[in-house]
Amino acid sequence: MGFVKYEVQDAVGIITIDREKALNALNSEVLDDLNAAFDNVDLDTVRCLILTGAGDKSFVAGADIGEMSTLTKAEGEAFGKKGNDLFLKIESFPIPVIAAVNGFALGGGCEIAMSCDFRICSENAMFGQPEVGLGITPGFGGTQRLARLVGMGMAKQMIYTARNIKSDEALRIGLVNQVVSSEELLPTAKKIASTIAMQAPIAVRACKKAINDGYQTDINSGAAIEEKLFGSCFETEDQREGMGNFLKKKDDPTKVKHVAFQNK
Ligand code: DAK
Repeated sequence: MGFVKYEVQDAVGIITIDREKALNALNSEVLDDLNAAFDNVDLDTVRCLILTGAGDKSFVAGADIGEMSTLTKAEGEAFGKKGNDLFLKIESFPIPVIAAVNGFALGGGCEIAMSCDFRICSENAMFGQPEVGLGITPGFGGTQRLARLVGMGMAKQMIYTARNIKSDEALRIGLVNQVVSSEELLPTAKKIASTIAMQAPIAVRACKKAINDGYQTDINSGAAIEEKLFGSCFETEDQREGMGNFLKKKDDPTKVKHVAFQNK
């Protein structure tokens, strides 16, 4: 995986897009490497992922404009599908994925960040969908996910005007959850990821699925999805131990060492 690095610290996996010379722009090779990195995550030991970019200037400066400039219609469609398939994989990945946005997140960069569960960013981060200036539409889900995250009016304004926004505005409109200094970005992401990794893994996965699947549907169908996933947590070791400890008043249930990986 030439353009992607992967390391695991305790139960947290860190995937780094490593094409710093081109500001981590997404060409076909990067997309293939990322796809392989997600496929290789050991879901028996890793409980949360962080996605970030190499260097302190750019998370991902978009899809590779050089590569895209010569695409035919058919090739453009194939490139879009490669990206969309990967971004859908990230969005529905069984464990949470946190985007740690360390600079430019433009075009495909903003889109890959939006396919993660949530985003934290450094003060120098900049978000935008500049595609209309390049004569194309956002092609990796930007027209869909931005509106879901920040509302239709704000998404339309950002996309139609191709205007980039800084980290403080991204925070104000709800595109990111937290802004920290560049130095604090990875430590903060790791702290959040470790907190997630301490929780009962089957329950965390069920929450992700319930929120994602429920978001696509009406409230009644969403409640039915929740009921099923709620039920799936019962009879697991974590549920028995967590509730048992609470009832025995033996221990703080939030400090239970969750072990269950069964039923994944
Ligand atoms: N692609 C390729 N190379 C890029 C790049 C990109 N998106 N962004 C930066 N680079 C490269 C630059 O060419 C330069 O390479 P060298 O010249 O050194 O070889 C190097 O990274 C450093 O960039 P700069 O010299 O430009 O650095 P600056 O600090 O001056 O400027 C910048 C940073 C981020 C403001 C600037 O690089 C910039 O404007 N970059 C382009 C940002 C952008 O427009 N991104 C959106 C790309 S469009 C679809 C599928 C996908 C998509 C759409 C449709 N379908 C198939 C339907 C997605 C589209 C996009 O993401």
